[in-house]
Amino acid sequence: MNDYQGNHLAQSLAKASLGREDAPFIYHLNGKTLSYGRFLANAERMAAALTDAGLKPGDRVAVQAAKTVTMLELYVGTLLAGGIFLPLNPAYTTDEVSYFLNNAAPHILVCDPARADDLAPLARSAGTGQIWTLGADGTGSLTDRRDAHAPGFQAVPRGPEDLAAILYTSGTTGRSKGAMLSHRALESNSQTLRELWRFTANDVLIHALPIFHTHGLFVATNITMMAGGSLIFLPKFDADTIIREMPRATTMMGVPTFYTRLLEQPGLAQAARNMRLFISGSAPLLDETHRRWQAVTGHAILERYGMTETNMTTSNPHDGERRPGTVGFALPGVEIRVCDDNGVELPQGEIGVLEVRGPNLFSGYWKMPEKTAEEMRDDGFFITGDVARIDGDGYLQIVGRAKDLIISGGLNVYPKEVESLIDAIDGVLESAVIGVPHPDLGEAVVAVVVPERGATLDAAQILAPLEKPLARFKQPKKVIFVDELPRNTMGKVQKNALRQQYTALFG
Ligand code: MLC
Ligand code: AMP
Repeated sequence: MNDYQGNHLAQSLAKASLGREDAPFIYHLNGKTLSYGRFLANAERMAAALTDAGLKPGDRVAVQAAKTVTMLELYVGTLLAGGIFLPLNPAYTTDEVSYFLNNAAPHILVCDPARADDLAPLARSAGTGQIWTLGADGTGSLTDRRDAHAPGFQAVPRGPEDLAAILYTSGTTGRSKGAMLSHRALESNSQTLRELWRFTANDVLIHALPIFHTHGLFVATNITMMAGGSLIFLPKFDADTIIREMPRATTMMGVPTFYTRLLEQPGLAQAARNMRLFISGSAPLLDETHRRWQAVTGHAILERYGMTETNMTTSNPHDGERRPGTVGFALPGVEIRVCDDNGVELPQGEIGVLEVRGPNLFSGYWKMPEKTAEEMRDDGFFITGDVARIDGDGYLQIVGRAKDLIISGGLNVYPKEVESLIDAIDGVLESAVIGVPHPDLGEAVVAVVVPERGATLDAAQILAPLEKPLARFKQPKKVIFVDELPRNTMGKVQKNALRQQYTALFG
């Protein structure tokens, strides 16, 4: 088997399976298993297909498709070919995808066959020469091209500072920004976590997260591969399926919504008996969820904290107290500090903005050096926009956000993007989009709308125009009409007051 010498991340992903080609990597729900040997051979054939189509080192491969193992093969194949992997949420509308294509100018776009007609002209005008397809059943022109090539591709050399992936994160102002992630950032972070969380070849991870984000792609998949373990690969979160599969698993990673939904399942305690570790992140895990989970399963959920730009930054300990309401300590090699608005570190225990420095950091925003500069300090610390405090024992607590961001079921929604569209609707004077506590999603998107004087509007008139431009998860779950928005003396809308007012909206 190939050891992918010289390709920093691919070499590290494949190392644990060298000489173990028959070891299982993927357990499918239909009872089939995909070995490491087969998976990597397919990734090599993907790399050959990409290269054959003219992909050069540093070129982007964009993919917007349902979650499949074929997409993971494309991820590793892109790395082997020296390309940059650029996954997109399948929920994004054509308008949203159009922006990403224009910004990143990928060499190849892989999309669902049902969307190819819509996306092809946009991709061509963005300079993308190749439009391939990948369906939810793993078939499509991507798979055909893969199958037309033999394994044995010689990995293109890529050093630690070369880019491995670009993930778009929404901007608090303006358009989304592509976070550039190097081989170094992804490799070092996953290796650190593998060690810290004691992942081994015996681990079987329930993989129910999407694979277009840091959490499902880099944290869950990279760590398991680096340990030579296996994934129970689910197309999406489904509580019944997880309970059914749990007895043959050892670990699970999820957003808090996974845990609150699983707590509703009567078979949870029995199903969790062989599990060794549950990990949560991407949004705050309520103390109550932590405590209920421990009462039912006997396991203290290990909460960690991260961000697209930083990968993982802190984690509760594997051995030692996992403290509810905290995200633990900085990872080995990562520095954190809590600062005032000028980047001056505050005394221990005070609340301020969290800043991070370390090998885990991204390499900047794609084609947006000015945005990168806005969020970096001169000494290399990245300003996260999360408001935090370090407790007396050194545990980090995330107490809020300085950035105007809603996290709904682990997915980020930037109010500004929704507000600009609502404000453009006839009869709307202004709006404020806020996150309101929600028992299932953690926070739900709510639009508070002020109609123009004399205008009468209903919720449907606000929601209908959002359907084409905005992914479903960004669309408000409720619309509330008011005569005016609360403002402070500077004239700034007081979103905190609105959040307080509607805090019990979802019971
Ligand atoms: C789906 N919908 C959502 C939603 N997900 N609405 C708000 N917020 C969400 N997160 C909408 C759908 O559009 C649909 O709308 C309806 O809800 C039901 O859709 P579904 O597909 O059945 O939903 P479901 O499968 O139940 O999905 C919910 C979920 C999923 C929470 C399981 O969103 C999920 O897997 N979230 C994880 C996201 C994630 O991986 N984040 C990590 C980011 S990385 P309608 O109206 O059409 O019915 C990161 C860094 C870090 O943050 O630290 O990890
Ligand atoms: P993203 O930009 O999608 O990567 O989302 C990153 C954001 O998710 C962070 O800036 C935090 O606001 C939030 N986040 C991630 N993990 C946690 C956590 N454990 N607790 C609270 N917030 C979190």
